[in-house]
Amino acid sequence: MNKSVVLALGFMLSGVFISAQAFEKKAPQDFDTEKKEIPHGKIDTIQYSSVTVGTTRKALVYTPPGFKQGNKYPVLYLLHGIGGDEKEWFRNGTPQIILDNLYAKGKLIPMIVVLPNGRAMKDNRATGDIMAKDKVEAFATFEKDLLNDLIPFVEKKYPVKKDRNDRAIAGLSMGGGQTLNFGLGNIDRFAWIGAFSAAPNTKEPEQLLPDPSKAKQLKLLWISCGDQDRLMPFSKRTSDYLTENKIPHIFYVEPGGHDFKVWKNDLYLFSQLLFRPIKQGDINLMLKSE
Ligand code: FER
Repeated sequence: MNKSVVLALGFMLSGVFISAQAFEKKAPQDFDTEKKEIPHGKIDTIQYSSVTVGTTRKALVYTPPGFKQGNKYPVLYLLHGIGGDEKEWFRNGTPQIILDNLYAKGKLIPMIVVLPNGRAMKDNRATGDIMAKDKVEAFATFEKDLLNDLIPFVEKKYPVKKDRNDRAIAGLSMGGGQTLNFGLGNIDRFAWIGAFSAAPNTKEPEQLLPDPSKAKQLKLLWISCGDQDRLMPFSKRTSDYLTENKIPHIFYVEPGGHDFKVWKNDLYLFSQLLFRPIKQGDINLMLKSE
């Protein structure tokens, strides 16, 4: 069970590069157990008008425990996979429980989490042939919907910080590919990037980041994948390219396949790193202590 996992760490910290190290880690057993006695965040469904798609589209929004209109919050956009929609994380990953539990332990910077529908087309349900060309292409079209329609809507409706340093993008599988494609393609918009088990929609490294030096502006570039996941090559080739080009990033390989057990663990770890100065010691401590 407690297999050691290999974490290749390249860090933003004073330009220091740290190579592969072994850690024992995983989220504590009750990290996704609902606890009645702690404060809870709130999940809402929002609807926004999308010029990109020409329809009204839905997203879920999690506001943290103690959320106040008078405060300003950073935002994490958290994307689903090919078989899902805006409810996939909520149904299968219970991010609201994971995050509530982390807040109760004082381990998170208060943030708003937006769960969009990443299939930017009129019929955006995960029904019929989910691998159909138009449905797969809609995951690429979502870049425009996200940047031009959803983010502006969220920034109008919620009290959010609008600087790139206060905006994160992460996702699982197709959403992991979207995260790398959109995040690295729009470094002026996102400073925190987390790709969980990125799918074949991930652009080739040279296309993803033609000018590797641009990635130095990132606060965090996290790539993770289960060691039994057949999509591993897409994460590995991206990490290899970053390493070759001396781009600081975390490449976190964990025991597991292509499933929510892995993605929930990723959210648990990745979310704790967001919107605060990253210290190598903190990461080591976090990964060793669980
Ligand atoms: C593929 C294999 C997997 C693919 C997409 C996926 C578009 C995505 C999986 C997921 O989101 O879980 O060949 O091609």
